[in-house]
Amino acid sequence: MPESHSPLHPLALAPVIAPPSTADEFVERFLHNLNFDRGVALSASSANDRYLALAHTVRDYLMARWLEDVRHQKEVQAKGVCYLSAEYLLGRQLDNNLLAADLTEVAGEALASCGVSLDELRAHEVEPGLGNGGLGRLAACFIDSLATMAVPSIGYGIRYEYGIFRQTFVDGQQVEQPDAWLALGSPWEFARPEDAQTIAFGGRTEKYDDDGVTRSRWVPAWNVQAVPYNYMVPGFRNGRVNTLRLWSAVATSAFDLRIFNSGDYEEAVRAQTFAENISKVLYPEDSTPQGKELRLQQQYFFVAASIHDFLDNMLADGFDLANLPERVIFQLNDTHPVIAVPEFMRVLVDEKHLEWDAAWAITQQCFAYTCHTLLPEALEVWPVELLGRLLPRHLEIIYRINDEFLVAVRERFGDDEMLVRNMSIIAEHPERSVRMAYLATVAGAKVNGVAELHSQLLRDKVLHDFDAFFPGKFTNVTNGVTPRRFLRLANPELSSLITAAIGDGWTTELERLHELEPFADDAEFRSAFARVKAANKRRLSEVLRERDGVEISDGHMLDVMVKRLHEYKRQLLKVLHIVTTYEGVISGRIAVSDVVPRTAIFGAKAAPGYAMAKRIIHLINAVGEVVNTDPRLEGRLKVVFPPNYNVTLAERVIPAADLSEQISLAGKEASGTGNMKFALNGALTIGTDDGANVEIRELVGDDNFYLFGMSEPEVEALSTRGYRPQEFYQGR
Ligand code: B1N
Repeated sequence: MPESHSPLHPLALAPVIAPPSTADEFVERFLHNLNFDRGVALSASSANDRYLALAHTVRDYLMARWLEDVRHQKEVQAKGVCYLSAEYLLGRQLDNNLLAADLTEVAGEALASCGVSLDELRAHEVEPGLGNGGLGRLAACFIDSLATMAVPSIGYGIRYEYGIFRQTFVDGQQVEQPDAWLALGSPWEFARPEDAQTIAFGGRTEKYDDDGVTRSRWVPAWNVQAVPYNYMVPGFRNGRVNTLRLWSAVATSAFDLRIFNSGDYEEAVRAQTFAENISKVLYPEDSTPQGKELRLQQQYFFVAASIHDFLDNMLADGFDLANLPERVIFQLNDTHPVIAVPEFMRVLVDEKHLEWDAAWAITQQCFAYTCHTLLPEALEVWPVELLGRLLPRHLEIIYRINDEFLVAVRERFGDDEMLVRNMSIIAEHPERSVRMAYLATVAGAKVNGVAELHSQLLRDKVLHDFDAFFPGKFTNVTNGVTPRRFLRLANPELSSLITAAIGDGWTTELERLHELEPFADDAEFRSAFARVKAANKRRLSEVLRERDGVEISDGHMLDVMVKRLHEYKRQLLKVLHIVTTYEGVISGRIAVSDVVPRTAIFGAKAAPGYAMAKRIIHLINAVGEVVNTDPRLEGRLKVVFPPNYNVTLAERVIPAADLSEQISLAGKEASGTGNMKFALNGALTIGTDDGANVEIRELVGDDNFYLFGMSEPEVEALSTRGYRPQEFYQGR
């Protein structure tokens, strides 16, 4: 609290205290929020009013801990994580927050006593889809785990006004609709306009004399305001609440005013639209960045705001910047936030006047980089022309980092020009551009891949020379998923069964699931497990009936492939399996009675510009139409493809699955995280030796994993020989 406040009332001095968690108290707060926040009586309220009032009530319970944690983190100045990610695929918040605060039962009881159904309000929440797929969901899982492990941390990202598009099918083809997730109100966020940062762009650099030293500085051309919105990130019943801080772009008043004073109203509005476009929409591309200017604006916008926010608000007064490495690690979620590196250097050198070498030594200890891909087309590069136009001073800084790095490379490896060219942060072809993965590798204290195989391939192939140059820098951190959301919340019956067997320690220590091993031969446990699976299938069938008007036939095996649509993930291969079975029955090669009753469930969005992916979606729907209606199959083979697969649907589909399809071409899927969610919910996996499948197979054993397809070295060998599919078709 600022010192200018001199409170008289004793309550104004006391810490905020969470309301007592009894059903009566909950009712009181819920009705209070409904009346005073929504301005309606219960009898006149809409479902949205009730949902918002409930969300506010849950918020109230978490608030005391949150305020305390924010204060505590600033006071203690312990080392913490700033997780920088362009995506957070959060999923619905209500249930997760109820669980973390241990309020689910109290809330259910309280609402029931008001004649309100908790389930109805749960269904009312629109999930914030601020991510594309695995990378964004991983960020959401990590901030959940950091809070649960009581690691001081703050997630920084972008508050996109429109998240990942809503997918519909028209004649079997994907049609994208805007995702106006904020339209009905967003009860989990707190706008903090007073903490806004001004973010500059464009212009030029100039040299100036600083007491006999020639320095460079940036003279930008325009700027925008970055307004933060805070979200609570509660740990699981540990009294900790961390913060997720997402930035929204607003036109600066100075910008407006200048144009407004010129009398050009239209230009003023246009300028405002231009500025606010920065946080307007999530780029709906997964694993294939398109190199658009607005995307670089987004990236710089959020990392610059985040770095300044951290330096301005999180450090103790008079903090010595030389000690930053003991205070913070900026974790870079892929290359999307890597422009933070030159920004950090710019702040230290140009604004804080540190010597270059001292600044670089700090920077190299304050950043770490997670790489999420091996696909060459997915490694971001920014044309020098574009980067220099948008961020001229940053380009200068990148050049200097590169010059000094290449001097060191020559010192170590000799004047091998080929090697130097291969390791340069600046690529010369097909156009001069900045290789963001190389910049991150040179700057980062650690570089990690996301599964054993991926980390190995990263070291052996994509960043081979860097591994030789920086021994010990490369590590593996296999991805993970939160068991709170994906088992405890998504599969309450299986959770209860597990807890009855081994206690509930697994909720925070997942390794404890090993204690279930003796139950694998326990007939009672096995039949209880089968009953849970059957119940989850019925529940999914109800959800799909309500949502899409389709049902799942009793007794069917659920064979599920849900993930972004990509050629390398091979949804096409799965469709061919269905077509083969169908053709086998129609041609009489397979007796229909031999077909195991099976429903193949797909869920997949295609990037709007990815034509082949969209054609595969069309094909799946077309195959489904034929297979589902042909009486000769006697209902034993079905294809279900609900549109708009998202976190909310994942939470229903995964617990019902029998078979998890993880069939990417070996060496292409960095990790996968869906594979883990299925395994956690007791599905068997059919999969290739790729990504984290390798580690899952080691854990679940060969009996529970149907290994399939070529290994990575076999794929490599075949592609070197030349892959000619026709030869396989003709059986040569
Ligand atoms: O990141 C996930 C992995 O489990 C997946 O295997 C991997 O494909 C995924 C550009 C990406 N890699 N790269 C992206 C997303 C958005 C974008 O604009 C690239 N996503 C992955 C978590 O490690």
